[in-house]
Amino acid sequence: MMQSSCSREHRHRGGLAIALSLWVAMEAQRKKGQTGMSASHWQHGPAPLLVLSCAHVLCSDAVASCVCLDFGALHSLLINGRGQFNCSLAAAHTPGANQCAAAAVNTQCAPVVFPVQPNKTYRLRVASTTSLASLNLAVGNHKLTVVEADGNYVDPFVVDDVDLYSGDSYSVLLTTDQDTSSNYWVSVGVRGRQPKTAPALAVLNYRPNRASKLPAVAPPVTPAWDDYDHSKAFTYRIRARAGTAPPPATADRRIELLNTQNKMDGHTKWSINNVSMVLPATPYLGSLKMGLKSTLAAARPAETFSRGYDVKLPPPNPNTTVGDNVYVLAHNTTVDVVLQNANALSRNVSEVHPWHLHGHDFWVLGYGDGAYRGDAADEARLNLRDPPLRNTAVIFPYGWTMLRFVADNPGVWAFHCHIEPHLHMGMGVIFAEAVDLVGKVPNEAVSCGATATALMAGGHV
Ligand SMILES: [Cu+2]
Repeated sequence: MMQSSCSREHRHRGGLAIALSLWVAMEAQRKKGQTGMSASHWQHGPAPLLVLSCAHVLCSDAVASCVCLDFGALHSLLINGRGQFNCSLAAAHTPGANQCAAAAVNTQCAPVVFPVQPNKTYRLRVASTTSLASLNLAVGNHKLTVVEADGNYVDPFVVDDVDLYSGDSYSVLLTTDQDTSSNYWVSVGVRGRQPKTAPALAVLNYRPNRASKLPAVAPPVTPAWDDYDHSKAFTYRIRARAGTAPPPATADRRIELLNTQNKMDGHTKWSINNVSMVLPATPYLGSLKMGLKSTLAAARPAETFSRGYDVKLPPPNPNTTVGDNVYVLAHNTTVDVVLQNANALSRNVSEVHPWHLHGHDFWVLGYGDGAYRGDAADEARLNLRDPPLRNTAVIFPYGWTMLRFVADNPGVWAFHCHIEPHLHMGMGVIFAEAVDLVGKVPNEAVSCGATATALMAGGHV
């Protein structure tokens, strides 16, 4: 449940202090030759945890007032807390990197080491906790088999590298079948934004080689930041594993959410159907549970956008308004959501946005380029046979993404862009679902705003 602006969950890490991060855990292994690539057959072993994040982020106080879009150059990507900032390693392997000096090498900058035995298959759990950038992970000389996404198994597929948007998590299988006399680089690069940050590096250490033995082959080069065809090719390959629950054949309701960048009082905002979400002073759940009339807008937000809206151009009227963006969902109804991307304020700019839903998994039914029309051509792009179950889904520049979920979890749930500054700039909505079925809300969760006043007056939540 979402309690005003004070709570965070799982992959929302530490606000803006950590803006680029990736967690990787290698937690399972078995011998080569048993590579059915089905994660459910895995023997789970000790789980050395690996993390990638961004250090030395410089961000101004302006973020708090949502006027800051560019947070400046991020100095380093981290893998399990380690990066190559101020380290000769980055300079040796990154053209143009000049922040490094040999004398500055220290253990904080040393790459994370993943020790592996030859001829086994490992399961790497990878999660991105970035608050801004998208990432791509590759391992030198090794293929990766994707077997799980956001906690749900997928039909296994083999790739050279894996895209990770903020909030994403995957399991990939890696078989240590390369030249055993060498170690190999693990490389993570920036995607979706012009990189100003050197790739993060880690070492896949084939035992019994020394961990300090530098790999013979250069680090893998991750795809260009704006190679969206590569991104789409990866994303479109994600299908549910056989046996995954299929979506209901039809939906009871369709909510279309047009994502635009706007201006308000000179500040840059993100808006949904031209309303920028601002979290109210009184927590949503308490307001709805206590039936308070004054804390939330009486009018519900729009469920569609104009079919005449040109997603290839900046908004013709950049002005926006703010709102609480509450959609009230009937219990156990099936809801389709169309996320529509568009041009931002500047011409020829449209960013990726990874949308994340709390409280549910959804089926990702399909993607399309350009404006969603809901016509036969769009319908033909939907996959009702084996859509993956996720809780984070990306919208590509100028494109749309369609999701389906069942409102079977009473509560008040945030649905928002997982790029943290975008959320604070208004890129989100709230799904309020069968709030009358929610049990007693702890007093501590309603001890601010109008619910606190009602509580002190003897109200019940
Ligand atoms: Cu966003």
